[in-house]
Amino acid sequence: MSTLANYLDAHAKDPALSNVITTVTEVGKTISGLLKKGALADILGEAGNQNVQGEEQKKLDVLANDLLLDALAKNTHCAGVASEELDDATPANADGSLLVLFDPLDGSSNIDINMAVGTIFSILPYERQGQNSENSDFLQAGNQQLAAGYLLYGTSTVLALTIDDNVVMFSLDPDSGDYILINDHVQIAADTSEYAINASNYRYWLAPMQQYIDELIAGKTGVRGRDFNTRWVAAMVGDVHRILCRGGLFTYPFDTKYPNKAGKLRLMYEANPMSLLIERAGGAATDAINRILDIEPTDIHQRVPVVLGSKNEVNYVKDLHVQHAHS
Ligand code: AFP
Repeated sequence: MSTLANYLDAHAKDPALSNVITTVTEVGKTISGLLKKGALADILGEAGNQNVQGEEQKKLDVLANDLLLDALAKNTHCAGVASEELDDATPANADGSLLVLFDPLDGSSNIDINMAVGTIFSILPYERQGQNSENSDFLQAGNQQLAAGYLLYGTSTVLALTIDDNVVMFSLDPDSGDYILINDHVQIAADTSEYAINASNYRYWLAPMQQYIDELIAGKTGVRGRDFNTRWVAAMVGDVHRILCRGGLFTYPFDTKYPNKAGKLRLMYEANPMSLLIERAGGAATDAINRILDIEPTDIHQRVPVVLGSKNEVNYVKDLHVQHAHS
């Protein structure tokens, strides 16, 4: 049985990277434990604050954020931390070589109803060692990520990770407290008949996305000539996990519901790390036209439309958008 520690020893070229990943995944064990206790750990409900996106924070959002921040601030390799929950990045150790970004608790509306939530993380290089990190240091395209992953706190706790051109998965063994390797080469089939979208936003979408979903709903009777099935976890981490396990398409498209925002999902904390995992598992990730990993960020909290998953299906959506842009 290979553990995460064995895996990192064998595969991580940089000991600093192993060390920071270990810090994040150790905090993941604490979050997983709190979630298991649920109401008994007094973690449910609102914390009474709003985050930088103007959303209500849940108690566990705040706790998970603080746990990660505290642990990473103590890690000598970590030069700075950016969290979906905090307005500005927090400088950590100026001599560190890595920057860590995270969504401490993705899918927070699921906490109180005992459904899947997760922690998503992304690790970038730090180029100004010796000086305190600033927000601008984090503004690197997703293709610069040194590692990315998520912890899914579901019926079991699972870690998906990429530190090279491969994607691997571990399951947290509640008896030993170790992350045990369960898949050493995650691959996504190019074709799928399963898709995930919050269809209640239909009237806010652009015409090509409406056309795409109309085609899927028409199934056998329409141009696609086969039936499709829907799944929606309301936590991207759950939907991406399903896609890494059995393929599929996930989209939170551009919509006009959030004026002046390009979509709901955050580029740096959600779209970039998930896109790296998906691409390295053989899938594709786009904002409907451009590769997500090539987007040059201008703000650590910027939002982006997301279409990711099985390659042929993602390309189908992209082609519809490109054709529409040229018509
Ligand atoms: P929260 O973490 O704020 O609950 O948002 C989760 C999320 O960003 C993403 O993980 C889901 O796919 C998406 O929002 C769900 O959005 P809807 O509530 O609009 O379906």
